Amino acid sequence: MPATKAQESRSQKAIRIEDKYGAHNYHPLPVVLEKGEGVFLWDVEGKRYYDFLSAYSAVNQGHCHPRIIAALTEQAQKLTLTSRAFHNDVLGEYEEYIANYFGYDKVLPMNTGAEAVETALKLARKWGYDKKGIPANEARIIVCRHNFHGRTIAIISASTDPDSRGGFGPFTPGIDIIPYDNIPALQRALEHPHVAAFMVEPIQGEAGVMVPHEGYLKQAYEACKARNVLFMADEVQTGIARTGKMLACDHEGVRPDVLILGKAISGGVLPVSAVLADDEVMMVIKPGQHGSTFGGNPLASRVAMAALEVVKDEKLAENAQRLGEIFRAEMNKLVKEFSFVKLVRGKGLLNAVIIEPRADGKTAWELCLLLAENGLLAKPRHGDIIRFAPPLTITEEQLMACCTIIRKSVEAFA
Ligand code: IF1
Repeated sequence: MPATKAQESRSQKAIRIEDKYGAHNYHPLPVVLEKGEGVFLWDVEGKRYYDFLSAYSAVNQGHCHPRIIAALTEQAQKLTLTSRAFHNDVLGEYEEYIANYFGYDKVLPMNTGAEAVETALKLARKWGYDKKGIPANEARIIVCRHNFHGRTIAIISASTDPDSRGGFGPFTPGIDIIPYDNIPALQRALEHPHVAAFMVEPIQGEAGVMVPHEGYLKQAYEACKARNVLFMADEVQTGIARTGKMLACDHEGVRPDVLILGKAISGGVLPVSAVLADDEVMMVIKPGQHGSTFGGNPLASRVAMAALEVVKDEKLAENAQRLGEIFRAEMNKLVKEFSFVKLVRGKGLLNAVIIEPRADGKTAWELCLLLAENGLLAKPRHGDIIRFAPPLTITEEQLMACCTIIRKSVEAFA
């Protein structure tokens, strides 16, 4: 019997109102959060949780990092948005900072990850026509099965996930879908003379933290170069130190022709995304051919510079590398002890544990509810995968406390 409005808790009230007035495009865990600080979140009843999702890797620097919030509040008092109809005193400084930070000639600033992916698709097509000589409207983009690049029509046209694409046709043409982590399949697709680019996640996050075999990215990059095709890495989720290196491509020494970033560029404070490339590619876009009202706004630029500085100053990649190894070792103990804990996989602090559904139908969802009860927030996906991705500022002591929570919850689930 639902609580009467007088009896309902603050959480129940918030959920009820969301349900009534908000689109039902998500199915969240029944937790209502009101405060975040570092690796911690608090719900409206004051219960504290370890955040093991980090807003899908947007909060790598920890919630409300003081240096990022200071940059936000200082700039917010001065100037938040000029549009690109005029210059301002922050954009150039930010563009120079981020272009040098990642080692590219130029950056095209956008807001969400999907917008950055769409920007990369447009750049690839235009480069294909202007530089590679592909006949007009014939450019092809190769993507991988089980990808996740965002939710726009062109991007879901590249998706193989029924939830992402079902019921949203007709779809954008010019997209070839191949198996992930399969070089021969890529080489076959590259034989088509009109291919402009291959776009790939260095680790497929949404698919369940699918880590390709060692060498895949390097071989894929070389296959693309052999056919004069752009190698575009979608590092929206794997970038910004998440996998133990600044970029997941760094594990194989691959420098993408087009680098797509988002999420943790801003430390989860504002939507900030970016596409980086050298002049050969970036200069095919002429004035008036692409843009966005908020792209590169002064507020986002200041926040992004502070957020990227924190990543280096606090050595977050090194921390993710070291603690990721400890985490996977702890999870592998559970794999050995509990038959329904099938495996753990990942790199740095982007990891997933596969939980076999129980005979009584209980799935990873119920385990996530137990984790929440025990003070750790994680989200199941595809019914049997739990992604574990804490902020990269987590300490070894906090990580071990979380492994204890996970063990306790797995024991209760058993
Ligand atoms: C949701 C997934 C993760 C991404 C990669 C581009 C984007 C994403 C590799 C688009 C965004 C988010 C979207 C969010 C949940 C989350 C997610 F479950 F949807 F797939 F992380 F795995 N490239 N991923 O992971 O960036 O436009 O969202 O800023 O849609 O529920 P965005």
